Amino acid sequence: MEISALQKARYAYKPKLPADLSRPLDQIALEFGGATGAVADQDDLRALFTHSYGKPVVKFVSGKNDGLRKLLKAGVILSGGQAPGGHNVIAGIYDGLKKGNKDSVLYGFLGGPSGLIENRSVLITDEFIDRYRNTGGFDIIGSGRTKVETPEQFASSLETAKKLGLDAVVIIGGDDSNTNAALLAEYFLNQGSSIQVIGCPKTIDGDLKNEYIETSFGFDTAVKTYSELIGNIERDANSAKKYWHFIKLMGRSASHITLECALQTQPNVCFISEEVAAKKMSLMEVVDIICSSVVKRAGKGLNFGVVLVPEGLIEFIPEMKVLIEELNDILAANAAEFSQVSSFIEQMYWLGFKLTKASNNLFTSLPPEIAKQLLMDRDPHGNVQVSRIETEKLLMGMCEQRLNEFKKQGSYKGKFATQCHFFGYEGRCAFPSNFDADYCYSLGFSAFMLIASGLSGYISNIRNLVAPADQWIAGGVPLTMMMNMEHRHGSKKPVIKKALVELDGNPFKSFSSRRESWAEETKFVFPGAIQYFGPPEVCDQPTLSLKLEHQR
Ligand code: FBP
Repeated sequence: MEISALQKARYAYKPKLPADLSRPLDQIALEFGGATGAVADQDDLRALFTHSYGKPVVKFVSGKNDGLRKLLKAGVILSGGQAPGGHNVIAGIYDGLKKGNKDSVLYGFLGGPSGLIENRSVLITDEFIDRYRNTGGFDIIGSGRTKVETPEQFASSLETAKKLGLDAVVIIGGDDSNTNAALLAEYFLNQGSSIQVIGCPKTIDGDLKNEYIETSFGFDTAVKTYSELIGNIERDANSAKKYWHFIKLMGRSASHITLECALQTQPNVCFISEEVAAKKMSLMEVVDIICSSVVKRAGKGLNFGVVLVPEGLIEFIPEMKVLIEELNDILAANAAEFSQVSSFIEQMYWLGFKLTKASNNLFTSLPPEIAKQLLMDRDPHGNVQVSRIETEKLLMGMCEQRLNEFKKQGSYKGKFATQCHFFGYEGRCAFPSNFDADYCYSLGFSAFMLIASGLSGYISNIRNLVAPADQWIAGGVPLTMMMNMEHRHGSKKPVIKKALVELDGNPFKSFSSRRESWAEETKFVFPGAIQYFGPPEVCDQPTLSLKLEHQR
């Protein structure tokens, strides 16, 4: 395989570990906190997770420990969407296992959770892992979105783990995948098995976070990659002065990615879905916010600009939310019947009898392409695939219509030429930033520590992330602590609570206090590309969101 000069240089990069994980293993002790609860619905969760609920938070500290040198066999799964740094999590687990005992073994399950269910795995060796150190992507073993939910899937997961003689399974994933990890951990214990299950917080979306998980891995690299691209577009817009750029950004429901990119690049308009929902804004109000900036800037002769749109926005506009929820229920309840309705016109007609009047009016008023996108298959966890809905084009088209009305009324004389972009997949497999390379390796090493300590139902965590890496604090948090009960597919299910943007949090406040001037003036900032080699103030900085969150 031919490799680039950067890849070669990154192979040699030595990820930084917290000082407490860098000691010889017999000098790393465990410090336990008190019993834990859950974020909500404690009674339901205690009843569902009889073996794994309420365990203490654990921290790795300096101290004597003779128990970490066991011969261990573990399996690792990459689950869900790609996120930069996944390879380093595996490297961290692998190096930890080998440091504990050179005969310990790590298997990589192929293609996500289905690799465990169907017993497809590869043995990870020195030579194999060395080809993936500090690189982006999940291509080392692949990923998948299979939800472990049927009794047969649980049983065959246990069967595979037993066949391979595993002591532990590590699931690297987002909220849904770590929910899988919690359920598997409980199931294994319930079956009398000692096979442990450990989670690791992955997702570029940044929505798997709480007091103990300061950020999910991959967010740092993804936002820096998108911010570079947005900055480049801003510079182009400011050079050519002829286009309004509509940029949709990945992130599923939460707007953390969009918020961080806005803080880094200072676009003219940026929506935060959580605010749109809180203010109950209609689609037309969203359009009017953009048009107001276009009109004001045109008045100054500035017929160009940049608009950031989070991909989940569509689901947060109240009337759209109702429509999408109705569609979800109708399509789930009538899947077989709907699959027989072939043309879009017939689908519209069929839905006309099932949707409420208001939702049907909205649905039929949407541009056909957008309406079709709302009908596309849901993912295995029941989520609408927002990455496939062209919200940026919907808004752009509606703005065009609105501005034409203004022109007719004589209140606007500018030009409105547009370009649309979607930045999503571009950021998910980038070479991990130094932050993500270090953070992921530490998460992996910490996962090994949890395994070697005999714990199950925990997620690996690293805290104090705004400090230099040697001051980071490593440990584990019970997965049930992050759970609540939510309505999914028509019934209440235990799930890890998604962390949405907090409107009273520092990142949002910093953005909202400055956005008015960005809307009228040109205050673009050009962050440039991620730097991998150079001074720490250029190469090792965490995101602005993380820094602002720490200023509590
Ligand atoms: P995860 O929650 O699995 O990390 O997925 C992140 C994500 O990139 C979302 O931002 C996006 O909406 C989705 O995956 C796209 O999914 P797919 O890769 O299946 O197109």
